[in-house]
Amino acid sequence: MTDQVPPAYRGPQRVLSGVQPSGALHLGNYLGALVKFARLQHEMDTFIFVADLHAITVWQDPALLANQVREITAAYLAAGLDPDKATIFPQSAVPAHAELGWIFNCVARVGWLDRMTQFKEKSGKHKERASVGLYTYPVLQAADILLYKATHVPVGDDQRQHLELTRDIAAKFNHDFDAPDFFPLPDALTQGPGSRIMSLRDGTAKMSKSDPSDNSRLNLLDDEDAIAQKVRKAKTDPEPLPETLDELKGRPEAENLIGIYAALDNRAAAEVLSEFAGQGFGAFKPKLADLAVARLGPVGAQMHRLMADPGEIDAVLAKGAERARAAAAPTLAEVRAKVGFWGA
Ligand code: AQP
Repeated sequence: MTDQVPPAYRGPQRVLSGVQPSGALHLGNYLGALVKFARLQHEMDTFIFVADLHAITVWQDPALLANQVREITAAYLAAGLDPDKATIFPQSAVPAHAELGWIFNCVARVGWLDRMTQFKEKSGKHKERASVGLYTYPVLQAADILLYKATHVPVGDDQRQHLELTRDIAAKFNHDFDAPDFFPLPDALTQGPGSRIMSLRDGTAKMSKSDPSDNSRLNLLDDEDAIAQKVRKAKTDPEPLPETLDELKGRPEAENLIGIYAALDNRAAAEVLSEFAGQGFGAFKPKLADLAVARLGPVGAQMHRLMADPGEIDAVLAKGAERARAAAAPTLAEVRAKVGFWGA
């Protein structure tokens, strides 16, 4: 993937991303996504949605879903997103996502989707029992992004392949409908500290909402004791910490904890290592626990405060949905005309 927006595209620079309301948010979501959103809103026009259409690709209790949407919104606000700067909205409140998603289903090729590793991981051993939506999820993701002609998509490293697919869909649409610079080929902003936070129980698996072990992740709503206990119990190895990053290779759990410390402290991993070189995890873990409590505690507390007033969160979402529908309408109208639909 190139780091540049292709020169043919001359539209404005726009950021779009989202998180699914499918469970408790964790440190990986926070560092890999939310912190980046808050930073980028100061640099570009920013659209951040709550991905409820994506969430229902696996079963969601209808009695809980709307509140889960509010909880993600509270996390956005607690992470520093400002609804006067960024457009914050529920995906399902903008029907154009689903409409463009359908059109892109007819642009994307089955062979492209067959290569998506996340579907293989999420569908497990019984892929014939997975929803069709789970399979076509990356096509809807392309629609989410391209509906706003977003040029920059801040996501964790696990989303890199889906972003490649978005670029393929954009390029094929532009080619098929003879509109070379209609859709931008967006850049995935997957770099930076915290882009790949791994499970506290297994340094080779990503920290994930759907991991059955709650001890595998630090949740944004965990209290201080839970955070400290999970860090204390985090899997490690018996060796002391080395002096260089090279020496961390082959020690995934140690590498992950150093990476988490560095991302939470806004420092380079090499610098953190040089501070702790020669020390064992007995000395390192309490420092990491203190840092995690200091960084995540205020976020969780702010989420609790915001969730105590659902009306305020709903007002943010309603205003954002209105802005998003207005921003999406011209793109969808142009797409309908290009495809040749009646009345377009
Ligand atoms: N471990 C992670 N490290 C860094 N970034 C991560 N993200 C997720 N896990 C990590 C990023 O968080 C954003 C929102 O993710 P999502 O909820 O839309 O979907 P996901 O990637 O499927 O997240 P989870 O938490 O792992 O959920 P489940 O268990 O449902 O699969 C994305 O930008 C993602 O990259």
